[in-house]
Amino acid sequence: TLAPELKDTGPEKLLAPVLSAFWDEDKSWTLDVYKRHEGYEGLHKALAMSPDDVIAYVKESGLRGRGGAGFPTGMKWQFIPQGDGKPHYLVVNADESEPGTCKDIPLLFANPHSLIEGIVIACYAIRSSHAFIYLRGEVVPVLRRLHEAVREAYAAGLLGENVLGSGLDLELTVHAGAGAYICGEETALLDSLEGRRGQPRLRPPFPAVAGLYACPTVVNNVESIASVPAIMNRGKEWFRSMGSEKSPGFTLYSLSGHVARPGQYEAPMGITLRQLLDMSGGMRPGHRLKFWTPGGSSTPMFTDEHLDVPLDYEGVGAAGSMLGTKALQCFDETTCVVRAVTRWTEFYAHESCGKCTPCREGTYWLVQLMRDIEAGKGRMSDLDKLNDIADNINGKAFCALGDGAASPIFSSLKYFREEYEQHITGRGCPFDPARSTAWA
Ligand code: L3W
Repeated sequence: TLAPELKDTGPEKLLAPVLSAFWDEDKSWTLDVYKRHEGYEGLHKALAMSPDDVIAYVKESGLRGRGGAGFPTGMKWQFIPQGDGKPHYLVVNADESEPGTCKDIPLLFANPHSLIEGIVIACYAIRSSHAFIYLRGEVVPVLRRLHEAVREAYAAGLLGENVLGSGLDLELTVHAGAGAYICGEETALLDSLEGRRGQPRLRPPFPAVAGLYACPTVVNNVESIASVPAIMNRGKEWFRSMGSEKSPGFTLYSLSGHVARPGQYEAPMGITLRQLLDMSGGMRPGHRLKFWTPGGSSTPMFTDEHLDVPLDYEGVGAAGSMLGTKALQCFDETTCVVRAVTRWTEFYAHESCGKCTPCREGTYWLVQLMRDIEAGKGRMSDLDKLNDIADNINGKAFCALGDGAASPIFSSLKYFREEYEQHITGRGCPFDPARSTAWA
């Protein structure tokens, strides 16, 4: 699915800085700097169109949700019933916390106006007069910067009553969460925003039908909404000229772990980890790739055999993983897989909201088994038990958190069963903990 013209392209030509184009500039987060870089031009173009035409335009651009699931953004907007007499809401999911996922927070820190402009366009399209940004509460510097950007936008008439004389009245509320991974699940986020304990709701009804305060609500990821202004300004054909047929456009890839130059790399959808490693100087000197995740720890891990899998929803999907959040955590040969999976499993057990039994109980038992194996106290029968417990969580939990917890168990057993067995037969970890940084 990789676009033919990308196949033999050199690494430098693959970079497509749009959202990250001026992150290094002095005061990049201010309205002045944003305006110098096409800021709010997409909004002017959107306001000259009818709301329905804006929805159709975003749909035709092919933009897919950047929060993990890849659901078509325009289609989600189209689900909002019109003429129903109810308030409509836009809620931006900025509760980034998937292990390895680190794109929305830097984007908000360096370029908050791209999100605000995208919010105004989206609210005009779905006919909403109140939007919310649900931000991970721990990132106080980002919260401050976001508040300041919102204040600037109000002062410039880009938010508030009669935005730029268009007749659109729009309030934007920034809400800081209290640090629970589950609140990144869209319905738990809505419960939390309403003032309740964040726990997932049964779907359907989807938020598009009954979301915030039981009213039609679009819940979109930060990067999805922030990508809209450039699409409106530069055109859907420009957007479609990048990426693959079913996963077009540019996106932020977050490279972390044992790579020479970790960071955010903005490039077309459908490129490969090999190409990304070329751009980022490869693995740290003297080391080789052992395993990696395409999109945070919830996506099944890959190995060095998968370096040429296109990073789009079709390529990664066909190879047996999910693209997820495009958080590429790369681990070299010094990393103990069992230890890395134990840490992730502890995270899921800690963050399980406790609402459903498969996730609450299953993640607890996974942690017990993983810790035993890691400490050299495991038995061979534990490996089938691990698979069995993960199998009883996967697809049977109330929300995607359960599937996410099962996924590193399945994939590590699939690719690295021998390493588990070494821990059991050797009665301990074959790696020298002092040399491995996976759990530092
Ligand atoms: C109306 C229908 N709306 C689906 C909407 C739905 C949602 C979106 C995607 O999980 C994944 C998960 C994590 N009518 C609809 C409809 N929708 N059918 O479309 O829905 P879904 O169920 O495919 O996914 P999800 O529950 O939103 C998201 C994975 O992302 N993930 C986690 C990432 C974590 C972060 C973070 O920390 N920021 O993003 C990583 O891979 O496992 O599979 O809006 O309402 N018929």
